[in-house]
Amino acid sequence: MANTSQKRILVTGGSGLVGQGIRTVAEKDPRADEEFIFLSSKDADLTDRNATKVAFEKYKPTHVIHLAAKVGGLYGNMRANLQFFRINMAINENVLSVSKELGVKKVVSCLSTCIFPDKTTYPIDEKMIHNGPPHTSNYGYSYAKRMIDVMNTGYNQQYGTNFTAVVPTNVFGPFDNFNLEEGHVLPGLIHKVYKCKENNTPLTVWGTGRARRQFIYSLDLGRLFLWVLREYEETEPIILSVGEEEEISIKEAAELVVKGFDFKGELIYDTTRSDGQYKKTASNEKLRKYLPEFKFTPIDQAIRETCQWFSSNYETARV
Ligand code: NAP
Ligand code: GFB
Repeated sequence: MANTSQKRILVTGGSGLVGQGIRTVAEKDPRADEEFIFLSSKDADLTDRNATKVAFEKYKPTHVIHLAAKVGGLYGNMRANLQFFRINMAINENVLSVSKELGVKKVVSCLSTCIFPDKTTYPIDEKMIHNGPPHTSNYGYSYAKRMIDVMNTGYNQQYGTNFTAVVPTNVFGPFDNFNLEEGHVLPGLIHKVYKCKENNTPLTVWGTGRARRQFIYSLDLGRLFLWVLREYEETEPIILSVGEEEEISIKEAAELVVKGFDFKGELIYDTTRSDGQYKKTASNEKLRKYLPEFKFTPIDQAIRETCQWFSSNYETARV
């Protein structure tokens, strides 16, 4: 008789920053009743419904962690809002409709705190997702992500599925996208400082450095994702983030990267580049109600570990 508690967990977008964070944590603490399959776009282009169905029929998942997406930093989004909308709408529609069709027991999708309304009160909480337009720099990505929450509600109400979502703040860690124009701020600064040390040149931080962000380490997010998969039973999304008191300025983030590389050079601020959204301060009160004792890795340690990872993997990293 098939062991019904056995979980076969398909991780879409499993080759990226967040996917590798989950893989590292799952491999460090394996469970006998869990088998993971980490997909990349080479396994199946999830904008193609037929390719999506073929991959799902091949692996027959009981559970899905849905990470696959067109992802980018401020400047990548500003250049291609329409592509971010259309590609992510297609991927999310295909993954959720095929999951319903093939009777997947649980799907945990991944939103982002940048999808919340730009004009809002702080701290932001889970109930505010649809309370007004997102920031103009990433409306394409944000609306496509909001539609996951709409589809989860619809599928659960009409078909009794168990589709939910998490909402991380800015993520960083090993296997990130370190491309300067497409990537996020921390991998961008880590790549830049690595090069500045090599060439003995000043570090240029884009923008004024005054914008503020909360950063979560991919390995901490990996642990929280596994907790959500195993224990979290609500349809309403849950913010996965350090506390609002851990929010730092981009200037402070740059100084932590400088410290991580022991860089002695000059810092320059290129204020011709946009700051994007000033802040998106998120509350992790709901998470703390569930996990009051959860320990996040101190950010200076996490940034130093990521600097070391980048130095050791520069030849194969995404740059
Ligand atoms: P990432 O490193 O860029 O990884 C993206 C993943 O999606 C890769 O595995 C990629 O496969 C896959 N993918 C992209 N297009 C695909 C397609 N058409 N078909 C199939 N797979 C495709 O991104 P990430 O930072 O890990 O993001 C993972 C999730 O976290 C996303 O849903 C993102 O919105 C969310 N998130 C990220 C952040 C952040 O700060 N990074 C913050 C909040 C939420 P290949 O490796 O083959 O390209
Ligand atoms: O991570 P980031 O690109 O995106 O951060 P967002 C942008 C902030 O960092 C801006 C400053 O205030 C930039 O001025 N910054 C300074 C830099 N130096 C650099 C650099 O070298 N590279 C980059 N990229 N920024 C994204 C959303 O917003 O957040 C995405 O657009 C996604 O959709 C992501 O949700 C999590 O935090 O502004």
